Amino acid sequence: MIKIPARPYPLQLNPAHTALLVIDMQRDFLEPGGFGAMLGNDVARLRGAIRPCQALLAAARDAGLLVIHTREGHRPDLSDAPPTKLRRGAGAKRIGDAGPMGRILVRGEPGHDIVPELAPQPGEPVLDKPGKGAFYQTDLALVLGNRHIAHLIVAGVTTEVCVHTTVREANDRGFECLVVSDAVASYFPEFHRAALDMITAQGGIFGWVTDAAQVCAALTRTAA
Ligand code: TIU
Repeated sequence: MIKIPARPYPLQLNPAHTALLVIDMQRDFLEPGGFGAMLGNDVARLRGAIRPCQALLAAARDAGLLVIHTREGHRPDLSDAPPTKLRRGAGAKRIGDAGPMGRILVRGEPGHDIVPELAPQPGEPVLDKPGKGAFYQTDLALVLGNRHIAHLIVAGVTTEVCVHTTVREANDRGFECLVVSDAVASYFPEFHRAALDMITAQGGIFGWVTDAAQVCAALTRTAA
């Protein structure tokens, strides 16, 4: 067991039953011309999470943790996208329209790819999800169950949207979630702060929060 300093109190994890879940670190959210930008956001705000995610990935791989990546996006014919989601959006472009990184939020297009800095390694499951939560209409629960995973270390974007939705889903399914504050990011700093506070309030109502340095230090002790 490893003990990681966290809010609201230290979390004990068994590395054999822990996975690192990296959510939607896609070009469509982190680079100009994709889905994030189409919604009117300053995508540069998310890029600060790349380096902490790199550190987490290195430490998790060294410690032998299961590493899972997710991507939000849709089939090219958009048949898996609710019409309400397709209609929404602040800009002139919508999901499925052509952009500088290909069709926005469509599987197989360059913008749908994970940013090169965080490229999955062979053997690491990559889950495509049509919604904000990583459990919704995916086989994530099956993958985690097959590996007897009980704890999730959670990174990715955005803090208050896909990370929050996924952590809420995971908590209800009995997983203990440790959200890594500098490895998650939002287009809205105030939402980022509030989202992390919501997780840890009320005695850790649906999780724990720590930073990448604490996770890496604990995992390095395990790997040694
Ligand atoms: N818009 C926004 O903040 N997020 C999303 O649409 N998806 C994810 O968070 N991945």
